[in-house]
Amino acid sequence: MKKKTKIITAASAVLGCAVAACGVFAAYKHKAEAFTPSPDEWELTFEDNFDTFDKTKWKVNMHGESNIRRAAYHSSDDDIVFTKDGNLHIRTVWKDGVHGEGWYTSYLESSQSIHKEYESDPNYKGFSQTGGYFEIRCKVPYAKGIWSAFWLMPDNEIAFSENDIQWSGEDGLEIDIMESPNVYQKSKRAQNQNIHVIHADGYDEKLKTIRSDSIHVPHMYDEFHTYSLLWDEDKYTFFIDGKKTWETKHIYENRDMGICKVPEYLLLSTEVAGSIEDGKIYEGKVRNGNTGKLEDFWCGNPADNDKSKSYDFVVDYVRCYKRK
Ligand SMILES: [Ca+2]
Repeated sequence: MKKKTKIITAASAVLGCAVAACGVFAAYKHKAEAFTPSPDEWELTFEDNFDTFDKTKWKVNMHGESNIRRAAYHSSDDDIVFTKDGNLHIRTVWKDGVHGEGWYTSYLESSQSIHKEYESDPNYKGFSQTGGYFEIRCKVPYAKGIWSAFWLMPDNEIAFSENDIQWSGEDGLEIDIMESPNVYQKSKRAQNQNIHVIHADGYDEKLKTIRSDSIHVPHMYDEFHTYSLLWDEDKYTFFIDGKKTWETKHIYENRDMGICKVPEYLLLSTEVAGSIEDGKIYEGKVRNGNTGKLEDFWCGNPADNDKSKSYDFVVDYVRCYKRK
């Protein structure tokens, strides 16, 4: 349980400083290399168009008995996770639910080798893959302190355990293909941006993070866009709307971390900034490990949103491919 807890509570924990520290905008509309997985070269290995919710593909709500992550209760109820008009909705909403009054949201994953206790269907298959092409088409919620993500994690217990191998990205890592935490920013242009991030070697002092520039995505909260990763043997290449936005061979501080050689599974999540201590919710606050004081969460306070509204991560599809 210790390992699992560590993975769950730490995943994406450092995203904040990653994005906040990065003020550079990169355009992707011009001079960008285009990519589409052609049927001649690529085999479709996973597809969910979300015409219905398929429990053989996804596990929901993997946060243990507490069902709490940051400042939100996690739920698999059909008012929080549902399909409508061919889209998946992961809804974030303030309500008086089964855990009491608070933010409710959810978190889907497709792991095959871990978190088996959260499989809710006897025919669960899930999905994980080493290398290939991974694409989502989605719209993200426009809300302060609330952000969605499409990311990959290693389908094993090794990569983020105490036995993790230092200076290696080969034994598994976190790959954030799409994240949308920027509504706290003042300008519309700064709000409409995505960043691609790679976290390796766990989340403690060993953590090694590299990231793209912030990439402007016009109308990313109002319109569907595709966000994708091409994971080759020698590099990762990221795309938005089929145009190349970032490429990396995973060099960290001039050291070659290598490219992942183990299967990774899919995650679709919405996060609500804040923390819960002794059952009390601290919206938009997080305790500083050094000073012991509660401080403002970097990406805004969810309390600043209209709590009579709901905030949806809307996913048209997720598709994955392997080279033939
Ligand atoms: Ca769809």
